[in-house]
Amino acid sequence: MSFKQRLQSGESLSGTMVTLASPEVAEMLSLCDFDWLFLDGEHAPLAPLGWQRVIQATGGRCANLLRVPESTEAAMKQALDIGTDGVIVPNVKTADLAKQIVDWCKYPPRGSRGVGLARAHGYGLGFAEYVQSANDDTLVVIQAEHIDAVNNIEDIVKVNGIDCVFIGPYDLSASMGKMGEVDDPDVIAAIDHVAATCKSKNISLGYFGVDANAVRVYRDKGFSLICAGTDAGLLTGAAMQLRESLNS
Ligand code: 3PY
Ligand code: MG
Repeated sequence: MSFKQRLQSGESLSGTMVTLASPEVAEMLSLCDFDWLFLDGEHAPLAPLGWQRVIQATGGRCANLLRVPESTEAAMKQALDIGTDGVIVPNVKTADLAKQIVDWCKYPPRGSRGVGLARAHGYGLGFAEYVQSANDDTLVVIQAEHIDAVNNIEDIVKVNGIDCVFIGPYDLSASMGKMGEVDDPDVIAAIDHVAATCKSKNISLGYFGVDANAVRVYRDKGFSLICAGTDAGLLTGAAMQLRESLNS
C-alpha cells in the first residue's frame, strides 16, 4: 500500500519533525523505522535545495511531507517538484484558500500545477509516469491551527482534494489567547470539533505533540498522521539526560 492508501485506511502513522539543516540527521531518522518524516519548511531555515538534499538522504526509507513556508503557488510547485510525497500547508483558515491550494497542487485538468522537469520527474526521465499518477499519489495536508479555521471547518472540509487536516495545537492555542496551553479544555474542545467534522467527511486527521505522551491521546481518538517531537528536541533531550546522569 502507498503512504496515501495507508493514511486513507486509518492506519496510525508515526513520524517526527526534521528541522535541522543536515541531510545526515534526516538520514539517521530515516533508519529508525518511522513511517514518515515531517520536514519543516515553515520554521526551519532550509530553502528548497536544502529539502531536496534531505529527501535524497532519506533514500525512500520512509515517506516525507514537506511543510511549505507559505500558501503560494511557487511554494507548492517547488515542494512537489523536488519530490516530496506531499505538502503540509500551515495556517489555512478558509475554504477559499484550501481550494486554491488544491488547485496549485494538481496538474491540469484537475488543477493548475505548473509543469516542470525536476527531481520528482526523474529529471525528465520519468516525466510521463510521474505526471500520470502525481495528482492521485501526492498528499495535500492543510493545517487547522487558528480559531478561524475551527469556525470555518464545515466549509473547509467540503473542498475536494484535501487528504488530511493536521492540527497545529501551538498556533491554535495561541490564537485562542492560551499560548502553549494545548491541554486547555477550550483548546481540546476546538480540536474535537475539527476532528468530528473531518470524520464526518472521511478526511484524515493529524496532530503534533512534543513527545509520545503528548500525541497518544489523539492517536487513541483516531488521528492517523502523528508527529512527535523534533530532531533538535531528541538531541537536546538525550544530551541533557546524559549530562544529568554524568553529574548524579
Ligand atoms: C503548531 O502546533 O502550531 C504546529 O504547527 C505543529 O506542527
Ligand atoms: Mg503551527
